[in-house]
Amino acid sequence: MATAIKKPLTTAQFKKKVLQHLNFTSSQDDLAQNPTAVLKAVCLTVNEVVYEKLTETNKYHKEHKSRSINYLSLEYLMGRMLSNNLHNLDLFDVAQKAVASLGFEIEDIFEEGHDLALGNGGLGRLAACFLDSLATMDFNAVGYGIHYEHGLFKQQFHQGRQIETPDEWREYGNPWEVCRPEAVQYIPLFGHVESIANNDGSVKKVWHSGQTIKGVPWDVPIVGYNSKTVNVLRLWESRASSHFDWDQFNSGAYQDAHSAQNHAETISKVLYPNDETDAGKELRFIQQYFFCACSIKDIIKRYQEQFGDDWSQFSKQVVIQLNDTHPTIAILELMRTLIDEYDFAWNDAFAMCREIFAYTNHTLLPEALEKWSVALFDRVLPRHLEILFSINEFFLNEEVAKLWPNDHQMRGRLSIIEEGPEKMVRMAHLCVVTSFKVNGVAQIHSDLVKSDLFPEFNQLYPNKLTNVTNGVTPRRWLKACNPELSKLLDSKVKTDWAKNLSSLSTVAKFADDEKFQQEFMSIKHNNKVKLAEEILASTGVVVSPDAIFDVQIKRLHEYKRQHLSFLHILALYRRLLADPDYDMHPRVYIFGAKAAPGYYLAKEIIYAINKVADKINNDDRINGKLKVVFMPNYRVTLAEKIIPAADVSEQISTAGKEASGTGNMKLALNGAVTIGTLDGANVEIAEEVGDDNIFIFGNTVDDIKALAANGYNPYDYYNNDEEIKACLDWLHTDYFTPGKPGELSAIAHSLLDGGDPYRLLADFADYAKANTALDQAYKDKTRWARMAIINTAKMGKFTSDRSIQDYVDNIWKLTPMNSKN
Ligand code: 475
Repeated sequence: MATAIKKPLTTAQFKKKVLQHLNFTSSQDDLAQNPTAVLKAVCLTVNEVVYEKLTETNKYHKEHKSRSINYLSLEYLMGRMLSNNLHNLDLFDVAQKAVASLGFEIEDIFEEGHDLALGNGGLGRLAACFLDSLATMDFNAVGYGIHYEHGLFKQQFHQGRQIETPDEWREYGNPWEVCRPEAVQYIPLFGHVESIANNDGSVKKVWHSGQTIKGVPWDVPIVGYNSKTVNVLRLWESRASSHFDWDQFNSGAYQDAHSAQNHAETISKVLYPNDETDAGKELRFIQQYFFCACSIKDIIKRYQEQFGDDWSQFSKQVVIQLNDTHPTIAILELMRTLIDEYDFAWNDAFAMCREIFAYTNHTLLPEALEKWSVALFDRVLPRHLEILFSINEFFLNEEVAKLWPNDHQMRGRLSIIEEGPEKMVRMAHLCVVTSFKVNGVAQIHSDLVKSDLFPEFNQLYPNKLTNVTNGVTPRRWLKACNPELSKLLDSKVKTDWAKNLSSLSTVAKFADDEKFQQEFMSIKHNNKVKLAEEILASTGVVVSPDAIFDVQIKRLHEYKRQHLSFLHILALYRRLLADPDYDMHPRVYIFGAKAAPGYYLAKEIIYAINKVADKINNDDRINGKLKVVFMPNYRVTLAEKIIPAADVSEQISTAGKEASGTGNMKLALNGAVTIGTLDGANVEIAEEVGDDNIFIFGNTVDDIKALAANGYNPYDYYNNDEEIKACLDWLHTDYFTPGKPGELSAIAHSLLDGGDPYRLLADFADYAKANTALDQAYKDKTRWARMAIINTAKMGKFTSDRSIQDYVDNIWKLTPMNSKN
């Protein structure tokens, strides 16, 4: 067990440094006016500690030749960094006092910070939690990604409709990053491949590229919690390689000189805002290649600094985790480098790749499974395509043909190349063939990966497919975002629960303790009061903290079924209109979600929720029993405010569709009770908290399969359930959109004539029933307090430290810093 790390600065020292930075770095003397300058000075102060630790970390791993995990991800949803870094360095109280003595509240200083929103949703936030755990557990890890100029768009509502505006997170600089010009890389693309005959009859391939892009690395330090480690997240920015063509410029061709530069810089310009759909755009493909090539070159450079040209230790030193298929080209780039630049024999290069790469699958949705056209591959990366063909040939002839001789159908099904009018590369197949481990992200999901997505691969490569259930960092998602609850837990749990989350289970014994219940629920109430203020400020809606705060926060997607909750809200509203004394505890529905800009129905769902919210929130007939708010611009920072205040966590995806979910874990950790389907990690949450402390409803994965097999007809539910019929019919009227009937019809159409692809109507009645049970439970204060406490107490399994330990034990095989063995 590591001992606590000494506080790096006293309050007096911290304050002195902040003042120095204000004077000498920012030239600010008029403090009172300038919280932004204070934020910057505080960050620079923290950085002094951080960079020293970073240097020490690097030195240690060099000396000890530690094996490293290299996490390749197109997305990192980091959120703000200051509060977390202060907690992790044990400088929070020091900074709070120092800043207070300068006349500022630390929370107001935090509010000046920008979110690092270089990701869309679950996959990107998971990467951020994993980096936190890797540093906390003292593992040698580097995160690689793209330094997008614009992260995920900002969301506003105009008359209920989503409007996107660009995210300018770096407009005035980012105090957490440092540029590393010494580690710049040059990346070739386009062009053609020349075959040159060697004297021995073999053929040497030479790729003559058509363009070179410069990759400039920006390092964001990742500070471990109460640990020795500061790791880095290295983000690549694209630039034109010959910075600016002055000859062209001087000859008057100003536009041409600019356009090459523009093209190069476009690559890292913007994050694609699609969550779980394959954009299929050439620029996205080039983004993927650009960051993979930069990262592979960087990994090799780091290795060679220690081992020179001796490749014998490479696969012992390096493991690469592919965060979904987005970084798959890294496999081809490493193959190409080994064969073309270091004269490896094909077999040796491939064997090496098979020791180095592991792949995580995050979704079974067919529209998310990446495919790139062979033609695009050929144009942008002709040499990589040749290598891909050679891997496929080996795979089909040496592996598929051995297990299934002369089975042409099987060849076609498993081939990395999909035949058809346009030949496509199946990126997941390349990943499964080349990786030594493939994992899903929750047990039920990993089982489905084996049984439904890749059953043949599971036969061909037994033991390759495995599970690592996701987790979340308790540092950000409890300690930093819910300080009052953290303090209460500190008083009951003697070990450092933020580093050993399972120790929270000891509070289960206070679940029936009246005093503890009161303390626990009064903290929840205080958090709700704060959120109510935030809701008023951002939506203008007044909500009562005495109501049930019912939260659904996640990307907007049909499979996540925000519209199931929406339909149920309509049903409650109808019941209240029919009977103003209808027995229900007042409830506030809180939504937060961004829709991909091109996702029509998702945007219609946002619009419908906003329109219905307008009507309900202003309807005096229902005595404030029902309120609906859609908080704009859902992001990590907003999640940190909503989660501590949630009573109910809506996790209502169609069974089999949500790979894991991680919001479900964060909400339960903060004492929210889940209403959910048996999907993703809900299944494991239910196992941990027990059936009495969760509301499970709806069709299971098997039921959902049976519905399809029996010929699903949504009209069966519409015709047989008066409430469903009335609610869907309501959407065609102008009740919620005066003078504009039919404005909300799209949802009803998709659920009826559209075939209800996500089976909302099949789950509606059971969902409504579970909600009634939940309402009853909430009315019993003691019972609810008990449930909430048990949820917090039983979340030990879902720390990302446990996920990382699973990866380390079963996949990465790393040893932490200062470990005895
Ligand atoms: C799952 N994003 C969650 C989470 O494992 C799970 C796909 C294509 C392009 C861009 N983004 C994506 C995802 O696939 C994604 O976020 N998946 C999510 O990963 C972490 O908890 O269930 O939906």
